[in-house]
Amino acid sequence: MDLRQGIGLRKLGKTTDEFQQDLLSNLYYRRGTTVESASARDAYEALSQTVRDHLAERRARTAAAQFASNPRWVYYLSAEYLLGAQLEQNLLYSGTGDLAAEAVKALGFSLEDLEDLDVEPGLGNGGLGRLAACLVDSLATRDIPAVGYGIRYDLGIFRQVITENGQTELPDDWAFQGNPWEFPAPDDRQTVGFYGHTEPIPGSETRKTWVPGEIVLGEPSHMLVPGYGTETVNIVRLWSAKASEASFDLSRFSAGQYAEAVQEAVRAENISKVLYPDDSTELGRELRLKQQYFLVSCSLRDIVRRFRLRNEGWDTFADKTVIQLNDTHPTIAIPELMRLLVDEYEVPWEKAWEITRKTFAYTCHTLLPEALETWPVRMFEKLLPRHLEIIYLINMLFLREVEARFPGDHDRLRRMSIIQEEPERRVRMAHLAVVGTEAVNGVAELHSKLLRETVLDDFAALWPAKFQNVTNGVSPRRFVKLSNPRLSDLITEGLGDDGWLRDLERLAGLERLADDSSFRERWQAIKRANKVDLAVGDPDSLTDVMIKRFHEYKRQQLKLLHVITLYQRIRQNPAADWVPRTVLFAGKAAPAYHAAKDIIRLIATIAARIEADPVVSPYLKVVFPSNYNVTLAERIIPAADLSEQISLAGKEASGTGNMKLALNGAITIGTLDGANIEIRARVGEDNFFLFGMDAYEAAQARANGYHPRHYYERDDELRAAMDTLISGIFGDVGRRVAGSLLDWDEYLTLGDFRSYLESQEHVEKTWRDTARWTRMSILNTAHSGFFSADRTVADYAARIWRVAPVAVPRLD
Ligand code: CBF
Repeated sequence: MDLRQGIGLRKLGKTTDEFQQDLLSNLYYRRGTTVESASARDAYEALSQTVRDHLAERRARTAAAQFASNPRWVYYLSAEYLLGAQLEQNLLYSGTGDLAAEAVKALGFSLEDLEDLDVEPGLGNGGLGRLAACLVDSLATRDIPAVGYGIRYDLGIFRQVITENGQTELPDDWAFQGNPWEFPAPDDRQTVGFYGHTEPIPGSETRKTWVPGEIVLGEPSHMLVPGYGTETVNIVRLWSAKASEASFDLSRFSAGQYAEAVQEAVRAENISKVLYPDDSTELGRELRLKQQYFLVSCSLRDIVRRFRLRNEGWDTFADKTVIQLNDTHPTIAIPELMRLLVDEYEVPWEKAWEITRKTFAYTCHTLLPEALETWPVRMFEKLLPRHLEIIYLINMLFLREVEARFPGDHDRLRRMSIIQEEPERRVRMAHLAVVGTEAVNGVAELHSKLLRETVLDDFAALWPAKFQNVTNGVSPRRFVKLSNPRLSDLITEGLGDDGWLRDLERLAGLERLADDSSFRERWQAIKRANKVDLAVGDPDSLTDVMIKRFHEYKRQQLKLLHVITLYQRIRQNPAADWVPRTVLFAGKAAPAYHAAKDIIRLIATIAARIEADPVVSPYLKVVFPSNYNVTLAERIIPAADLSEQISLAGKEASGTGNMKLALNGAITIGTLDGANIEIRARVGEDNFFLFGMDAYEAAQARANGYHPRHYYERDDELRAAMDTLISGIFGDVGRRVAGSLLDWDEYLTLGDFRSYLESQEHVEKTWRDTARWTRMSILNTAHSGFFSADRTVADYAARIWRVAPVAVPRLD
């Protein structure tokens, strides 16, 4: 029996009876309960384990096939993963949905009841974390050998409660009841050092010994990441911080000093306690840097362990390994790999540097200068003394290279240095990431262009070939098939089969159906039914959604000025023929970002005011469901008519919500920002509501001395909306928001106001023509095929990673 090929595995139940048997085994043997006394949770756990077994069997075959082919592995390092709920996805990806529905029915439960118990792991904050989840899904779907590495935060992104007072944050103990999707792997535990000092190694100029002052253990567990329509099951490996045995002080405990006895252990375990600890204090900032190094150190040791299983020489390391840095958070991986190679494995510095540069690639996800991470040198010196020495050496050699290319250009050296000197010495992580990698990419065409032209222009001048674009994408399985089953069925019927789920460009076949009135009616009926399910407003109203993190550059405040203007227009002329609208906001603001929290509070206040107004409320409703997460997005997106993508041009790197909404037939109102540009180019100018300055006009406006008051003074409706805020009828928060817009308006909200309003009028005119609107909606879906994460992964694979798929043989 060839165990390595997984041939020794028991065949899993493929009929209802067999599946039922497996479910009962799990109920009896793993849950230790009986059919008579099984609770919904027992049934959920037993079902999850049964489904998981199906995937685990595929995982065993995947591991065998991948090991046998000795491929170049993709290792994706990300501080965030927003994986979404697992049960529904895994039922779909294992093809066990129907079997499961029957089996749980016999136990007296419905699948929906059990799906409600499935808590999504909120291990991320926004677009970057969800992108990571879409990419690992597509890596598996494309049969690419890959491991995603991350942190298993005990508390994920906070749970948000919205009241009239705005946002309240509560802890998200997502795994409080356990997590049936996770496999602990304590044998692969790693040891991570912090603090301490370095000592020279006699006879070596580059090698050093690092003597850490604190040791923390990293314990991995993994979640399975199945591919869709294929056998491959990859993994995401998540690290938890554990105190070493030595950190428990038994003598203090015996002396009754219980808190003191565990304080070191608590400090160690705090590393994976929360996602993005508050960084308004020095300790909080240090904890974030500790998290980053913890992720990197555990993951690199694991990657090296896997490489060394084969006893190949270091010369082949980069041929077998590509490590993608998801933004700058894992950038310390560059000096860490150098440290491992030079200090621990005695690889000469030059060789180690060649290997390192060929191994890493870096994705930048921002254009906001303040989002490009830097860390104080003194913090590095204290926490990671050896890494700082390595960074200094990397920087010295790098600056020599720059000097050789641009002799005497001291200003350039200062700008490009990995170390910022003024006003405080800091390590520039994005510079380190560019210097230490083979490829750097932005996440939409405009973003990549602006990176080359502005934020990273000096680096692009030095290494033009290093800079690439890979436009983001999203999973059509999660964001159409699972979240919008009605539309998914109609698309499958319209196209003749469901091949589009693996080849999304096939949606183009819907174009011919856009002119078929009966198809349009069915399309429209589905949108309506999805709105009924969402149950936030009149399903016949225009459902206008703005769902994304709260940030001033995204300009939720612009949407709010539109709402206030509509409110005033309706009040002035209640008898006019208004288009009823439900405006839905959802999203979280970082707990310490007060301006964004003010905007949330203002929305909540205005929503309540409108609701209580009998003149306006029949036509306008503002809703703000709490706790935006993947699960909520999956409910809102299918019901959206209008997708608000109204950031100031040149600020949103890409956006992925824009793609999900267009894919589900929402029509975008947006600026020429991020991936909006590519969406518009594909769906067609007539099927997109454009407004506002483009990125170059916006930069010009700022450079020429932008004056928000100029717009306020010249536009009566804008002034009226602002004056309402200033009057204080919406409280101090209204005054604060208006004040910041009038005094500075960093993101040119007032400058784009009139253009936005005009575009919204165009929206309403179009909405009145249902056939036209529905046609546009169908064409949005039909031409969104490019925005599949499968295409994104294929781009990375071909142009950056240079990796090939490895097919996993079927069992039968
Ligand atoms: O690339 C994925 C997303 O990343 C962000 O969310 C980020 O965290 N930097 C950007 O803001 C988005 O534009 C981008 O789509």
